Amino acid sequence: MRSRTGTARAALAAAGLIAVALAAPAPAMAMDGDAAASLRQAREQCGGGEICFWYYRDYSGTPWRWTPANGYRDMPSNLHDHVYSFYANAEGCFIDWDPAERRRVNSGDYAQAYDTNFGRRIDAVGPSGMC
Ligand SMILES: [Ca+2]
Repeated sequence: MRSRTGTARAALAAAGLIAVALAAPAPAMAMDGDAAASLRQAREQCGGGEICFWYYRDYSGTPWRWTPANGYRDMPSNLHDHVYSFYANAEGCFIDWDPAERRRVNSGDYAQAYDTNFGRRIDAVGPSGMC
């Protein structure tokens, strides 16, 4: 009896540990409060089915919006080689023509500081089938 109670206690303790482990947040990426707030704002600002492009980092300012129904589009002149943040609520294909490179983008993708990546190269956006 004594050992059975001990087993039950151990099982309860294990269940408790599992519950705690499941309740604990598991962020995919460390993010400070400002970055999280910026991302939340971008998510709210960018409509369903759109990819939003910002000239500045941190989704700051008014975004240029593209949807797959727009088809292929050259970036507006101010965003040519200068997309410093984006948020995607649609699939798409980011294109640099010289040197030619295409980057597929999925819904839910975003970059807060895209100037450290393809944002300094992007010339156009098109439907995901172009990638
Ligand atoms: Ca380019």
